[in-house]
Amino acid sequence: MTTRRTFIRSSALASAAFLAHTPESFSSESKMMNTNAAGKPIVLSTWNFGIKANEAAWSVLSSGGKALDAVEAGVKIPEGDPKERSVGYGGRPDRDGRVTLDACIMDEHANIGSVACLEYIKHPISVARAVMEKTPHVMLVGDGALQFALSQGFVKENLLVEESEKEWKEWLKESKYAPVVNIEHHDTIGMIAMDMNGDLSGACTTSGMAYKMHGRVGDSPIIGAGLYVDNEVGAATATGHGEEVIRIAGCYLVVELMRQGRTPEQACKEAVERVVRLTANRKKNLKDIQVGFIALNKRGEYGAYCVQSGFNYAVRTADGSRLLDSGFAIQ
Ligand code: SD4
Repeated sequence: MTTRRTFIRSSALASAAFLAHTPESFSSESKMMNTNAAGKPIVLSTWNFGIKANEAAWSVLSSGGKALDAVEAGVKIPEGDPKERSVGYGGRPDRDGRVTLDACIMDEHANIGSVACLEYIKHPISVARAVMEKTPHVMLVGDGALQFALSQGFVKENLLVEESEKEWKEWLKESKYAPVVNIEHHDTIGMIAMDMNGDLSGACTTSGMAYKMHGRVGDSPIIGAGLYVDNEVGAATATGHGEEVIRIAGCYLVVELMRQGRTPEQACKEAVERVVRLTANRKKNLKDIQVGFIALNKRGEYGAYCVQSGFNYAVRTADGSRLLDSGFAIQ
């Protein structure tokens, strides 16, 4: 697994200062300067598939569009891609061979919408947005979420691609549930953005942990766990073992720490340290756990932190597009 920062694309405007950043220098610089600012608009998202997703978000943001529209458009890219095996169409199934999807969305007014354990719908994020905008509720699950989606004109499709089915059948031979950390360098996509107006929104979508029990729900559709946005302070989103993120109300914690004055990276780091402490208290092996947070504040400063090295995140600003390695607690 590589922990090298990969520079993907930058415009001629990309500054030498930015190019000099390494994950290590982000960490030490944060301590000195408490900043890693890019201004607005800006969008960041988890893992390397965030690069493509950010471009879709960027085309909304750079033309003056709203952060809410940007994050929805952005995460729909991996959701619709059958080759991305951890989100939407093509996602790995649960142990019964069923692809069940989790997603949530939050805007600058604290409007929220979420779906969990949703089957057969390629773009759960858009169903989550419809829950937010068209129902008196904030979360729909399982068959209720599916019935609502169908009533809104979403189309029922088979989401289990051949490759995922083959792998699942292979898995069935041993049926051992042991989620692998940093698998393929992409898992859940969490995306947070600030538009030209300075407003924040976020979206998070996933097929969850492969071969989970049917009905299992992770952090990704839970506001405050997998995603949180406070338009006065900042936004955060998470990836990794959802059980651990839920345990610390992860993204709410990150945003509250930013409210108390932490930089985005410091806030993510402190949340990760809490995961580390609780794992030790519970006498579990930290090596089996990955959690990564990314965060953005109202000044356009951003950062990330994770338990184990190997988590990266994509950032898109007017200066171009970058993939950055997150700081980490253990190698
Ligand atoms: C979950 N957080 O369902 C998601 C999955 C994930 O890396 O991000 N895996 O727990």
